[in-house]
Amino acid sequence: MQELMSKIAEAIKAGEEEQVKSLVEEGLAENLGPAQILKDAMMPAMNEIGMLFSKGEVFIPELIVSAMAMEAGLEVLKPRLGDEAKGRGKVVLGTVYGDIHSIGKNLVRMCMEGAGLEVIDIGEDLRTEKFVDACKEHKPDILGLSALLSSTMQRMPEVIEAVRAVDPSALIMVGGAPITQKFADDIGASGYAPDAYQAALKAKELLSDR
Ligand code: B1M
Repeated sequence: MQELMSKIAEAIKAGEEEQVKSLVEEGLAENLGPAQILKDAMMPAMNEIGMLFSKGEVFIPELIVSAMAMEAGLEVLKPRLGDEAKGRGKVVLGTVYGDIHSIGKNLVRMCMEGAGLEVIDIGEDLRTEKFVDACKEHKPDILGLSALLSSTMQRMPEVIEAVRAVDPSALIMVGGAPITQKFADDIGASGYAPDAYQAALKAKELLSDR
């Protein structure tokens, strides 16, 4: 069993999507619990890659292939995770109005999913009302906003204000290349992270503080 878990972790780190899928299937066929595979093999592997990425020891392409391998494994696990996956936290994620940059936001989604969170990715270039409507519809634990342009980051306070007008205690995280901790603090965001891996850690921290 330990050997199979290590193989799954190594395949995620190497970004071997097909291998991850077949190893996860093998684990399920051998009656390993889906949550156990996620918690003991897949998440530690993604954590390791994420930490190396944050330290600048691996780069975006490696993070992307690992995250894609992680997603491939998750697809196999999802139908079996059932209620085990629920309750870890739900995030609605999108890029603000006027901004079509999606790569960083998608990476944040992948890392958050890799950390066991349910993520509803509502897309890019979204008007403020879209965020408000998505929060009403999905009732997330956290709303995540991404912006890549110094012009579009100015939309973030407006979204925060509109969402908090409906739910004053809404947890709202912000990120994207031009965003800083100071900007996040100034606009009243609940959290900020400089990269996708740290975004997943921050989301979990916000949820555990709740
Ligand atoms: Co754009 N673009 N772009 N672009 N583009 C930048 C951002 C820019 C810095 C390039 C430059 O001039 N040097 C510049 C912005 C300058 C500024 O405002 N300060 C710029 C510009 C000006 C533009 C246009 C205006 C160009 C034009 O048309 N004249 C235009 C705007 C379009 C629009 O949005 N309305 C434009 C268009 C495009 C493309 C369509 C060609 C393409 C986007 C494709 C796509 O995303 N589908 C593109 C790209 C690819 C870039 C660069 C080259 C790369 C961005 C990227 O994907 N980085 C970028 C220059 C650069 O960064 N070198 C640039 C990789 C990605 C993984 O990182 O997105 O930072 P990033 O995400 C990170 C973190 O920021 C963080 O985690 C991610 C992963 O670690 N993060 C979060 C992101 N969201 C988060 C949310 C969180 C937490 C963390 O919590 C919720």
